[in-house]
Amino acid sequence: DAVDTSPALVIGSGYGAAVAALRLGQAGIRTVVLEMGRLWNTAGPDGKVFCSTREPDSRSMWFKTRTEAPLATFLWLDVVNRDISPYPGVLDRVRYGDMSVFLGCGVGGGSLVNGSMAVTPLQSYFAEQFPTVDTAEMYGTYFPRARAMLGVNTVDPAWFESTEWYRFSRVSRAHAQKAGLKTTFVPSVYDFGYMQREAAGTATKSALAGEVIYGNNHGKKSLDKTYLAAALGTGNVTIHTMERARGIRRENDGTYVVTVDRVDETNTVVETKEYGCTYLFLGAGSVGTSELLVRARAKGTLPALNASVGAGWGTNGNVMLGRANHLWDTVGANQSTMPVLGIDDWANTANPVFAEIAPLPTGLEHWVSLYLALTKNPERASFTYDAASDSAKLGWSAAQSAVSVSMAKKLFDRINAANHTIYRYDLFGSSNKVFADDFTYHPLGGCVLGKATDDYGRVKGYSKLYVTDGSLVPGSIGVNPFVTITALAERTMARVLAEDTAP
Ligand code: FAE
Repeated sequence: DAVDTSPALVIGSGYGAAVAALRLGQAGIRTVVLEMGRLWNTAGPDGKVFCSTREPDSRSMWFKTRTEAPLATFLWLDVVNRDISPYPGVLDRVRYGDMSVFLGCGVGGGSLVNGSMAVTPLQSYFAEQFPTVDTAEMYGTYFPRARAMLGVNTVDPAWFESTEWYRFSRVSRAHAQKAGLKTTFVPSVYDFGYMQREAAGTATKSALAGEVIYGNNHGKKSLDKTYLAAALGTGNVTIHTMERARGIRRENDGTYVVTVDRVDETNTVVETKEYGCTYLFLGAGSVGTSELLVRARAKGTLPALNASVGAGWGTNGNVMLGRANHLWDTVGANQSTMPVLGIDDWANTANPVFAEIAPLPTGLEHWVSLYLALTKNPERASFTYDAASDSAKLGWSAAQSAVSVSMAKKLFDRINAANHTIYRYDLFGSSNKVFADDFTYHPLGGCVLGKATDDYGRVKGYSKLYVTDGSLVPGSIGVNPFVTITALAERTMARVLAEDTAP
């Protein structure tokens, strides 16, 4: 018999999971949320909840002995990463051969570590990626609902033009314009009113103190402050932390049973429990949900899962790169960690790229313009179950990353030519590596909408089993993905609560 039974169970607490938890709670349905990471609300010995990118400690990463920041070196020196003691820190880097995936761990998932960029995709590209979804309804109802709940805001243009903290963005904008490219402001869930107070010296610095990928102590509207706070406020939702779902099976009466390992701060399993539920929502993210499902299919505990489960995975075309500026063209020692501008060349059908102008906040002038390019890479890979390690393997190859690199290179060769500049060769570890194409911040797919699920995220072959996270997105969405993931989850929950949960 299951130890704990509730009408609804949600696995994970990132965007898709948080939407599910809130809407279930509001509908009066008692819901348990299982999150493998910590609740980040308690200050460490330094008085802070999170550590900064400049002084990373054990809070930075998920059970690692050394930090694994995306930017590995600076002037080829290994000055970025630090030895740390293993701890359930907030950022994980999961390595699969030629591709590694950065993930947020803890109550709030990716919202704890991400760059806050809250971008709604181009309607035509959304329609291309989701041909069975009513785009008018998405753009009329679910995108606005998601943005309102997430607390999306935009930087004050006058402040942007005058502050030293965004000089790096203005310099990159000028370089893009010189190449005939257009830039666009990117909305954010970082509170720009707070940031202006940071700059004025009247609020404790967070985005202006190098805080981002290991968490922000202030200013950011992460999910624990928005959707999850509202979910708890319904009185119907409970969150269990440090509990990692491993197995899912379905009993003859239709009940789902989830096997969960509760781990301690040394990653030792201290208890294995079972949770029973009528409605099961998977919100463990593209990597987490795909792994749970390919394992359940391979082990025969959910044998009716179809062949699309695990498939359709992509990197959102992510490539990171730096350009070297002329000595007189300074980017500034003071840089906000929250990007606010993107180079938008998505309409260029020959080579669609959306490149976010990224900060490199070292506290020193370094003459680097850094970018995270999102390219329209059509390559896809699949997760498969590996019995020996009881985990999922991802079949993404270096050749598939090379497709993203050639697209990014076309755009940035243009920018370099127009400005008589070159790339930076010292940032990504091995000598002369210009394009960081071996990691992604935007894992998407593995349980694609309309393929592994019906058009609303109901898993094919099962009733009352749903996916609400980034695994629904077919490998690419052209912009940073969390607004899309949130809006799709809102759409799923509206449908499920209207059709599936009525007594
Ligand atoms: P996600 O937020 O990953 O949440 C999954 C949750 O499930 C996590 O809390 C996990 O700990 C938990 N979990 C996983 N497996 C299990 C299990 N077996 N049992 C229990 N719990 C489990 O999923 N996107 C943007 O739109 N704008 C940005 O500026 C941006 N910047 C980023 C910067 C970084 C450094 C990173 C890593 C990502 C960034 N992203 C950004 C991506 C964005 O955070 C990501 O697409 C979403 O967080 C994905 O949301 P999901 O709901 O799919």
